[in-house]
Amino acid sequence: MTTRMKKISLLLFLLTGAFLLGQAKETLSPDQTLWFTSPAENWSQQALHIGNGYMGASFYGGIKRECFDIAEKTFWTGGPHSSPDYNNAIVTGGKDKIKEIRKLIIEKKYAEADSLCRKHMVGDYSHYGYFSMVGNLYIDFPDNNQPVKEYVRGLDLSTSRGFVEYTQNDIHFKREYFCSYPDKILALHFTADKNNKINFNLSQSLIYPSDKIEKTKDGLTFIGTIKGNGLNYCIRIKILQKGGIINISNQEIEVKEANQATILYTVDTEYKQVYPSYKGENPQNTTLDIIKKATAKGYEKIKYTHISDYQSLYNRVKLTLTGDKASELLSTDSRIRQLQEGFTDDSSLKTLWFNLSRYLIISASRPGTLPSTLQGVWNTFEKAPWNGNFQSNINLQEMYWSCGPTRLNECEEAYIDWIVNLVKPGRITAQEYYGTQGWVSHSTGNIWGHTAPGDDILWGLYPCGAAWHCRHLWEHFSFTYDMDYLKKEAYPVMKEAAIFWLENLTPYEKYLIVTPSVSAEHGIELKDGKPIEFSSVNGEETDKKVFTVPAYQDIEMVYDLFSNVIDAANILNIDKEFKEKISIAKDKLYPLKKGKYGQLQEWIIDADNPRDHHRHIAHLYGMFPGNMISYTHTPEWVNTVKKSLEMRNFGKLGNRWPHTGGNWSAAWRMAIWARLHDGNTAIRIFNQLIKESGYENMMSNQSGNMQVDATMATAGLFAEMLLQSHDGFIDLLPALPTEWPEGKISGLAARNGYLIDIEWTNGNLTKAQIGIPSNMDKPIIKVQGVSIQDDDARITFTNID
Ligand code: FUC
Repeated sequence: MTTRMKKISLLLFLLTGAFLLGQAKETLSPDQTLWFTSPAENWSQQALHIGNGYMGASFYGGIKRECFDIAEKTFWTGGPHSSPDYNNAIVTGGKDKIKEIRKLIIEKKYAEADSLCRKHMVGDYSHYGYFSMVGNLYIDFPDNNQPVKEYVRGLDLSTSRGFVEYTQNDIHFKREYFCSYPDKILALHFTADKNNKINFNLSQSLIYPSDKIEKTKDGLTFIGTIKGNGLNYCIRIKILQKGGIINISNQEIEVKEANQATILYTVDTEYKQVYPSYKGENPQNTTLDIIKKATAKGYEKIKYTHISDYQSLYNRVKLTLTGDKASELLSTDSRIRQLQEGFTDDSSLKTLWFNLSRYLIISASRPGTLPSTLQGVWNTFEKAPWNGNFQSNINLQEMYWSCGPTRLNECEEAYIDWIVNLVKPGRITAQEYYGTQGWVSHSTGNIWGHTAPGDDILWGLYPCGAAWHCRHLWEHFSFTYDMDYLKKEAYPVMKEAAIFWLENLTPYEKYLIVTPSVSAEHGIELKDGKPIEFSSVNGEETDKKVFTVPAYQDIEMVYDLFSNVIDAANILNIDKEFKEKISIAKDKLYPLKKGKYGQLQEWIIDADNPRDHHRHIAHLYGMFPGNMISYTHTPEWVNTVKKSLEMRNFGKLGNRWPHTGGNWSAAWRMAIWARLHDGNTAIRIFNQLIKESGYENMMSNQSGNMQVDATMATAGLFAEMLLQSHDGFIDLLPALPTEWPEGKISGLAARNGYLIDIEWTNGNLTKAQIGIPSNMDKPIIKVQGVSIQDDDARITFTNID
């Protein structure tokens, strides 16, 4: 858009806004609006979420009282300022024991290795900290006991706005909520279709009470510190209103008889993502700047900027699925219930999920912010479940699976910056635990550069955290082909992670293995030194189990890291000698093994148990997200993956849901089934996930709490069913489920920057357009796994630059 065009569209937007007085009823689109006919009663299952990457708010839509659960990503306890003894969570001494531990493992003395690891290969979590909510913001509407008609509460994914509207006493009230990324502000806007009808009282309850409250003529400022680490925070609230009066008392704001009112809310802390101090600007200054600019801009302009910014990401991809029309008229909770009862014809509900997934990523992860937490940028707890940590043995990574294919590359930057910031502390961890160069990280992460192992080896002795993160550095390049980024940012970090493994691979038989490590949260029960098929279906740890048996997850992850480093060095045409070293090590990695059930073994000993449905499937990393195993280059291993999945799946084996639920775990299984070209099983797992763990707000849970990973991954999973590009060619509709006989998608990305539009009917491709970037050749195209003829009339090629 030219500047002139931008000005005209802003003018039109403002005129329309003024004309409608904010009173246009919301359009309830079947694939872009989540909507409900009553207020939410709880956070996990019903509340709706808005966010701008920095902060988020969950709202309930109450009639007498609106409540926002406010969260800001840097509200973390712990860290370097929480104690003079802060030590990056390092327990020293590991490097002196590592040889002995490795020797025990090679001698198959796993129990002894476990107990040494429990002493020396664990982290100190005393100052790890946790993610806290900021607090609740309450808006009380006085004297409104009158009945309410036409109540709707919803989320418009096309513009990234929450809304609540209803009629009471013949007055139509409307509330509109959003969190703007460009203006860094939460804006809450209240209107009525009659004058002087906006009355409310605003109050707050803060998790970390403020030390000081300042009043202005139309707002309040709260200044305080975060528990334990003393980092300053500042919250500024300001009211912009038309008509009526405003009273500011000590901690509350009263708005009376206004025609309309806007609450502007901003919060920040002193945190900055810089090792080792993690301290930056005074939040009183940053918030003052934000509130001044927003006030000068005014509500309608803030809204316009917000929607334009959001749509520049959201509108890149569009999915349409044809399905049952009657369902499209139902509220979201009714549609979810139908699906949970087994009705799978409501295909536009799946489109709504695809859109929600992208909405959540855009709302929870933006350049300059921290990565998404397990609850995104939302939180209702003082201590978020699992500390709200950046869980790096699947959860964090899974949240970003959608970014490449659905072109939310900018949203991945928050994750990438965080990875880059792990390198310095990760070097210390490499030195202290392993006595080597390079950088390493394990299964958990926080905002303070934590890279040490966990405090329990079961889940914490997971040294391939960094290798898995590096896959994202590489994938970001694969989808964008940004050479500058590869050279300056990604490659140096990937290379140093590879250096760590060059020094740490352990010779075993004729090969190299990774030790010590634990196959993601999973152990083996031994009797007389031999694995037994234990009777519990989903056994977690028992004291009979051993954990440090060398696992294939690590071998596959190191293979993946080495392969990507080699590819990157080739593209950049650098580091010839280093590349050769890596290639030699890669070729010596312990070969995959097929076990007695025909499965891909989880460990180098054949200990897989067909009755064990553990939620983690890290040994299948090589098939997804990795690419060590595929139909194209290792067809002989594909069936072993399939067998392992069947053994670890519900369905054929007694309809069991993976142990302790695990919405993310179902999502991972879906991705692998998509790579196995079985879209029907993939979507069946999705439907099952919603049945077992889904909520009416379209989120899903892990152990009873909302966890965003599976929902954020959904767009990427659906994309993987419609387009694959990991094997040097583009496969259109590789895993199309019969549930989606007709549809179209535009704007999907394939690796190397190709842009793809696809249409299909009766389950068959009818049309596809392939956009070719100027630096790329015409790609090889397959349709549902079959190569096409050169003159296939369904496919057209265009140049995109
Ligand atoms: C992993 C999983 C758990 C949970 C946690 C946040 O450790 O095994 O199920 O999702 O991450």
